[in-house]
Amino acid sequence: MKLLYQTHSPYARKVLVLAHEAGLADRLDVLHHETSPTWRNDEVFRLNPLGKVPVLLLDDGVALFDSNVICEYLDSLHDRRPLIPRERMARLRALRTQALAQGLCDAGIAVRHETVRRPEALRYPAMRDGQIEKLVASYDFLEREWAQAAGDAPVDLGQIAVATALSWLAFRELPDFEQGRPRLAAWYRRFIGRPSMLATPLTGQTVD
Ligand SMILES: N[C@@H](CCC(=O)N[C@@H](CS)C(=O)NCC(=O)O)C(=O)O
Repeated sequence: MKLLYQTHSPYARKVLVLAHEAGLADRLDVLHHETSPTWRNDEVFRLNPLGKVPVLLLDDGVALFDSNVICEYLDSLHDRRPLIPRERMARLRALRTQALAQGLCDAGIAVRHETVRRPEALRYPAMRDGQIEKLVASYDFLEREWAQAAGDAPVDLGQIAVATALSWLAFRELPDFEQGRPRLAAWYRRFIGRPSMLATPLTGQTVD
């Protein structure tokens, strides 16, 4: 299988970390691609009309996107403990956590558009501030309602999604999530030491 990847994408890294945790990483041919709404990548568009990575190209030619769908697929390929729990409420909780993590990445990217990516004259401070509010509210939610339980639970998709989102937010120097949130900070520090995280470092700059 070919994974159209990006070394600085939190969504792509989520897929690759899950593949490592599932013991599937050596079945993936990982190919770096630059993408941006202002910089068309024809190879990616041929497989995903949204022009975004990650895309997983299966051996029979089927292209799977987005990262949530790819994670679901990969989790069906192995015999280890499922990373997306099978029991209904546990599954919904993991998927809800993934949704929150996806939202963190979406908001972080929006902040970057309004701070460094758009030409200066086109930046909109009210949009930046509104997206930062989402980040801070989500950090507080994770501290209040999630981190303690996550620390006591086996690794799942929700944890992988939060770890890859937070580490990308730190990589891009977006608002800090550790200060004043001791449970989240402790969980995060432990998780980023996992072999799956160490094997998938974030590198590179966005090409717009
Ligand atoms: N919901 C998608 C988001 C993927 C996404 O936004 N990927 C970024 C890289 S971090 C991208 O390719 N952006 C190009 C664009 O927005 O045109 C997923 O979870 O896979």
